[in-house]
Amino acid sequence: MVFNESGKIWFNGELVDWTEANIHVLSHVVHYGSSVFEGIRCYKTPKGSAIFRLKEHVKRLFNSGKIYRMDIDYSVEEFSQAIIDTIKANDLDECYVRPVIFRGYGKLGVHPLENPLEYVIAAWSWGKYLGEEALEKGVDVGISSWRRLAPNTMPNMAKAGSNYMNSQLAKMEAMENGYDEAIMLDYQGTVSEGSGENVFLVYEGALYTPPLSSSILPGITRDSIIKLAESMDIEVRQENIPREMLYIANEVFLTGTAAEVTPIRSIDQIKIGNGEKGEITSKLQEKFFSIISGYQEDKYNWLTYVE
Ligand code: PPE
Repeated sequence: MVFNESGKIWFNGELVDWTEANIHVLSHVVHYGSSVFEGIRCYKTPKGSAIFRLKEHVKRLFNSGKIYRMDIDYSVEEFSQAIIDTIKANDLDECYVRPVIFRGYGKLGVHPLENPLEYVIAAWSWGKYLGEEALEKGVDVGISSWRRLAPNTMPNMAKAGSNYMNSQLAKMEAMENGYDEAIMLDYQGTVSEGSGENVFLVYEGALYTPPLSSSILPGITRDSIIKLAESMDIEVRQENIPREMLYIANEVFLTGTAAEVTPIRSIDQIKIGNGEKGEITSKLQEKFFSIISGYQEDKYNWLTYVE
């Protein structure tokens, strides 16, 4: 991951110098984690840079804000344009974009509504999330001793900064144990998601992924993979997944904006399939990459060109 500190950050409606995009230490978000955010990728294509599923990401950001009673001062169109402007201003033909909406400086105490909302969009180069070789060779993951947020504790359908305290616990534990990533179980003990990814598995020819009721973020990459699998006549089942089904699956992979489509080669040191990227994973990965790189027709209208 590389920050370009000579770049620009969109901050409350204006593009400012990277080093000038600062907030007060008594901002509400610093104390209580009051933020919602997105992670979006922009890819280089033969027709110029293209943002992957911009509309869906901005929609999810606004939905996250709605859940937390944030009265957003911008329209979806204005905010989408600001994302495009930020990418242009930074002159990056391929990047990761991080919009954040948070409660700023005004009044401390849990009740948030007297603090102004603040808006940030930053962009930087972010290579392979789980390491250079992850997409080809797969990663080693461990089932976390930390459960994903139970229903009606913290809303998992909101991509809120505070949800990532839970993710951080799982991620730190996984790394300490020598794994690349964690998979968390939900409150029922069935499979939920990774610290920053959704999970899929292939079992007896069908593709399985946990349903929204398993405390997952409604991933946009997850949705893309479901659509691509269906278009390839692969049966997709969104249902509760027992932990042990991961171990005996033929293939398991993670999806996310940062992680893209990353195969898993072992879970809790149990080899998955033959320990290599599986056949269906390869096909889906190939299809996904051919669309984001602009080499295949964008029949779902997933790309927004920057220029
Ligand atoms: N679950 C979680 C918990 C999650 O954070 C992400 C994205 C996903 C699922 C997949 O969602 P989507 O990107 O829409 O397919 N995680 C973002 C943040 C990662 C980070 O380390 O920060 C991301 O991939 O951008």
